[in-house]
Amino acid sequence: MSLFALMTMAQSISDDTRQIREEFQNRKFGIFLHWGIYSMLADGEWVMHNRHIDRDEYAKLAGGFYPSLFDAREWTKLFKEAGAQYVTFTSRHHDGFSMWATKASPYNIVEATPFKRDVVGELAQACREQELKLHFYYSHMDWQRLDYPTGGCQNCPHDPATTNWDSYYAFMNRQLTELLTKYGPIGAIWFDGMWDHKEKDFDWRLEEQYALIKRLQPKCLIGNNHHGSPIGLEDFQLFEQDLPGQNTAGFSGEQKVSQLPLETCMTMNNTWGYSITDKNYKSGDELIRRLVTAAGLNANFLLNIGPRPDGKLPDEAVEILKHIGSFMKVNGSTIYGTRGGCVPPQSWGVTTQKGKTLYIHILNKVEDGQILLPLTDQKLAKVVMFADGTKLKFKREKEGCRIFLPELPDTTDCILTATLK
Ligand code: FHN
Repeated sequence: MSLFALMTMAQSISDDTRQIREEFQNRKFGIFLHWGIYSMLADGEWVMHNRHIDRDEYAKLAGGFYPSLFDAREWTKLFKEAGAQYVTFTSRHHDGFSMWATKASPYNIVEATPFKRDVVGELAQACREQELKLHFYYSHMDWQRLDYPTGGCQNCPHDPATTNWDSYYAFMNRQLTELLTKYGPIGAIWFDGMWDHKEKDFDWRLEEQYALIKRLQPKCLIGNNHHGSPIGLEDFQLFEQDLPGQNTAGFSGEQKVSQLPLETCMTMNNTWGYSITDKNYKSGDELIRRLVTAAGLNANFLLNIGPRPDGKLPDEAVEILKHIGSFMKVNGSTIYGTRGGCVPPQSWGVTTQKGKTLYIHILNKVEDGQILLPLTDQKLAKVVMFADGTKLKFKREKEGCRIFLPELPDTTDCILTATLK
């Protein structure tokens, strides 16, 4: 099927699809987890590739992986307290190690490690208890399997003699079938790694794979971090380390912001997988601002944590989650279930909107005690401080509506609630 046909298929969607996409958009905030045997080397999830580690030597790490302090319930309780509504877990990253009891390969947490526990199963159960949706990250690229036809990532070279695309493709679909039949309802499959093959004629046979996912779980969303505009049955568009419309990290390429639900994923420090030396954490306030800005740009915010090899979350991550949680507890209603507001981002901040209610998030310093909402078609009926309901004065002008602010409290996000006429 041509790219064109795939794109055309994306135009017509059923009411059910519309509904699950909207529910996803309403959730707004998720936790991304990059966890695998690479955490033992404590140098990020690309360590096998970056240090040119031989595949057989790397595989021996599994024999020592025993995250004795892992407690899925403790993790999910914290995620819930932080205000997250879903969790995206690396079921299998580029190193090819599977974090569940897959029958498709012995290279998995139950068969290859002394830990022998199905981490995916435990997480699925804990997510259900906390009513968090579970999404699975799944790598299209594999540095370990000999049947994977290596593309651009040449540090783990594969012998062309053993390459067998049909066998690799069948393996992936078998694994996806397990993930979608053994662990209850799954919110989304989050693909990554397709960019390993830049050749235009490399056929990932996505349409068949996506159809398989929809057949097994019609309510499972599909997202693909291929760094391009969405194709085929994809339900949401991904942005890595950038908000929609930006490309500071270089992953957004030529992609245009689509009409699909949007999701920005971001690290707390600089690394996805656990790194013992990367202490370059953004502050909790900074991450709150990014979450709110994402909401103002109509996007979900997927915040990453790289758990330690002992199964604990890094202390810094725990502190940050608690900080975000105290913000979301008080202000979550201005974010959950909203869409990007009718006022586009301004120098002072962003807006989110639910029906006729416009939430004005002042994230940056306002110099002269007033802000202008460039609203020409719509009028305001009322503006109050979200925190205590204090009424604010405003005036209609040619360029929009000017709101006069009191002395603003020194908060991360000062929120006003405006009612549109
Ligand atoms: O290579 C991966 C990387 O390890 C990480 O998983 C991120 C998450 O968005 N995605 C890839 C790079 O695009």
